[in-house]
Amino acid sequence: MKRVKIGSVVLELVQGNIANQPEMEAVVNAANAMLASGGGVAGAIHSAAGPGLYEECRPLAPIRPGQAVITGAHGLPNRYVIHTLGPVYGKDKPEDKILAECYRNSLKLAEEKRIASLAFPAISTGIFGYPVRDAARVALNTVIAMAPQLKYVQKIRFVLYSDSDLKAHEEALEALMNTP
Ligand code: AR6
Repeated sequence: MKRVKIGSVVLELVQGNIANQPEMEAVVNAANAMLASGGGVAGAIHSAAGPGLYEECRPLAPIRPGQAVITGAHGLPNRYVIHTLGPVYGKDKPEDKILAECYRNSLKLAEEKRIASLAFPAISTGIFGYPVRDAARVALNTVIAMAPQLKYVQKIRFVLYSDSDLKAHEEALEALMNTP
């Protein structure tokens, strides 16, 4: 676990399950275009949320890479779920710009809803194949750049599934914090 402050915003890196973050007001889903269940994060979120989540998602689909939409959290212990579609590595280009849009658009929606705390998974780094070190740099850079403009979001947590993903994010954060 690592925690830094950027202005008034707390940024945390933890290892865990995005579907079990009860103290966060919203969690982000690494969705598919149809906002349906699937493997990885989307599977964990939809199975914990129950069928009502997909019912609410269906009329909002399809979404395009980089886009984000918001729903209630249903059976999850949160208030909202923000669903964003990451780039498929090697297909949706430029991958870094699209991945950055996912984080930016999710934070914009969170601000619109006056959400105080938001947890992200490592979008695109599973089934979509984005190398985790590169994705970590893009994700953290985007969040750090937006932090000073945030009025409502005061805590941002990255929930990493594996030890090695947590380590990759810790290293990327250290490198970014040491860059003038
Ligand atoms: N909590 C936190 N992180 C997780 C969890 C979890 N419960 N499960 C997996 N991860 P992925 P993508 C990690 O594949 O690459 C889905 O089927 C995982 O180890 O969930 O954006 C959708 O329906 C990886 O590091 O998302 C889409 O079709 C990261 O979360 C597609 O996969 C993202 O992995 C989206 O692919």
